[in-house]
Amino acid sequence: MKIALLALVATAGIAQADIITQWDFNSLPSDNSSSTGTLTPNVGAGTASLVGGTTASFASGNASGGSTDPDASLNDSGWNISTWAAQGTGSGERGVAFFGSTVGFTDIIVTFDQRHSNTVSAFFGVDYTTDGGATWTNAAIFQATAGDTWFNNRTVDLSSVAAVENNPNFGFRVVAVFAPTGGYVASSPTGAYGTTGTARFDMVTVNGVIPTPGALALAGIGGLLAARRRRA
Ligand SMILES: [Ca+2]
Ligand SMILES: [Ca+2]
Repeated sequence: MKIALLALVATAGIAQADIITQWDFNSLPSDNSSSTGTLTPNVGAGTASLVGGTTASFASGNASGGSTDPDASLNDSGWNISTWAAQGTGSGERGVAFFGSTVGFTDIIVTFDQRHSNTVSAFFGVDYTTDGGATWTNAAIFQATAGDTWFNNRTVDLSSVAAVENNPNFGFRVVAVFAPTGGYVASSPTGAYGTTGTARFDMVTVNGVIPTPGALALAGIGGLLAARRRRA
């Protein structure tokens, strides 16, 4: 019995981190043009949608230093978002949203690359939902320190949020928000905020961990031992 338990403990240590869903926005098959792309995930299943009246096009994932997309060809697209709220209005109401099931996964971590133009809001918030978008909870605020620049591997660690695990109605949104000082500020320290600025997204990824059979068996054995102790 003791040997079996030790074996299970060893197995339980090898939890596998996986990509649940990923959007690289690149046309499949390639058409060698970054101005065309797709909202169909390249890994997993999910939807990408506009929030609050923003508009979208596809544009290069390589320009301005580039995203982390390993595709260095002309087909590397990012999802290019514009039509932001007027100064002093609509903080947290415009941007993009991504939905995809996390059923079968724990330890959810969201990562994405985001290019800020000079005049788009320097501040973006990330909110998550566990009920398909009926309610949202803010999890992070990111600040750009320059314009015409990619900020890669922005990371929102939700591994301590049990409600987002194993959830068919998980989603998150990235929305422009006011600066802490009030109102929108431009991403370029020398620029002025404008509604026609752009935020470009690439490699939007939902990561998770598949609980191993060993971990599950260990949890089961732990339960049995606890039950036995309770009976004793
Ligand atoms: Ca293309
Ligand atoms: Ca791309």
